[in-house]
Amino acid sequence: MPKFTDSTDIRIKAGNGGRGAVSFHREKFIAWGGPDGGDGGKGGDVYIEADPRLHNLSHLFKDRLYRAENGHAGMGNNRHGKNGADLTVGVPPGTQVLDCNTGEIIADMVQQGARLLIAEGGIGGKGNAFFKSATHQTPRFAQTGIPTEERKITLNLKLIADIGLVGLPNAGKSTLLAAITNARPKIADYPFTTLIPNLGVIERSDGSVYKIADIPGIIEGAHRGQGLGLSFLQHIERVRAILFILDITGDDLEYTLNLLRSELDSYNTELTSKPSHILLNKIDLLGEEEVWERRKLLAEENVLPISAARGDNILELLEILDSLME
Ligand SMILES: Nc1nc2c(ncn2[C@@H]2O[C@H](COP(=O)(O)OP(=O)(O)OP(=O)(O)O)[C@@H](O)[C@H]2O)c(=O)[nH]1
Ligand SMILES: [Mg+2]
Repeated sequence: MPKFTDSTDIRIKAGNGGRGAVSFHREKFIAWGGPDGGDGGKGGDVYIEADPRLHNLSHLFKDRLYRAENGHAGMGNNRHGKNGADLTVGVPPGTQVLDCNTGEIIADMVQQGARLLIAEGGIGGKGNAFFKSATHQTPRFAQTGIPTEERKITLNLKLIADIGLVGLPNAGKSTLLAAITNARPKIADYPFTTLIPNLGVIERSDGSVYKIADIPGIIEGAHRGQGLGLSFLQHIERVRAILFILDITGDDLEYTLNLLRSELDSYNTELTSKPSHILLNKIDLLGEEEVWERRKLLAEENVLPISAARGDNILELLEILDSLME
């Protein structure tokens, strides 16, 4: 199974400022020269960058210290120390950066290429040349660079998709994703086949592009962490619309739909106010009349019977997606 990390804590530290130098000019035949200690270099900064080539956070190691280089010390002959190199930590777009201690959101890295200065390097210390004055010709001291402090941050990825597929395990979410997008998720006749979210892209004839997220199946108590639920509900927080998928041959359609809705609602009440449509999948397993009987069990308007496996009503579904995205 591919590794998929969507939340992790890391430590970061910008570089300390380099020390200023204490040095005096020396040359043959000159008894003593003036102070010529150069300044220390600035410590490197730490940036966080939204890199579209990344899709999760598994390249980062939990609790590891990511540090930028310290500024180099100043040198004699008024030579400035080199600045420390910056460090850039790449994250997938959609990653939130939080302060680990307070939980406060520092930034939401939604835009591709967005760059956040998360820790600034310390300023280099002044060398002794700086402190020379009319009354103080031979300063024998220099400043140390400004030290920086380590900071702990939480990175939390929330996928950026237009449409989220929500259903019980085995409802056919991944089959549908494979039927209408370029994605090729694993499909099998047992629950929790999908262990990590999949993203698929649909291109419509008018050139518009939608991203669809297939998340692992939701069961009762998902919002409290049952099944694989909770950790993945965060990936549909940002979607613009939700497609509920029910297996039309399943036991109690209304109960199932209410369960899915209440899990979303318990997780985040905003989820249930998003535009949505209900799909009754696997109609190929029933006769036409039975499909109609079962469809009537739901006292809702936004219902479309489909067969993700056989392709029934997929064109109608695409039109519904267009209208949900308007
Ligand atoms: N007959 C029929 N079977 C289907 C249809 N759609 C999906 N299936 C089957 O139902 C089973 C589950 O399909 P998946 O697409 O893996 O279901 P899922 O909702 O992604 O399941 P999880 O990832 O476990 O949550 C597979 O055996 C599919 O072949 C359909 O329209 N008709
Ligand atoms: Mg699946």
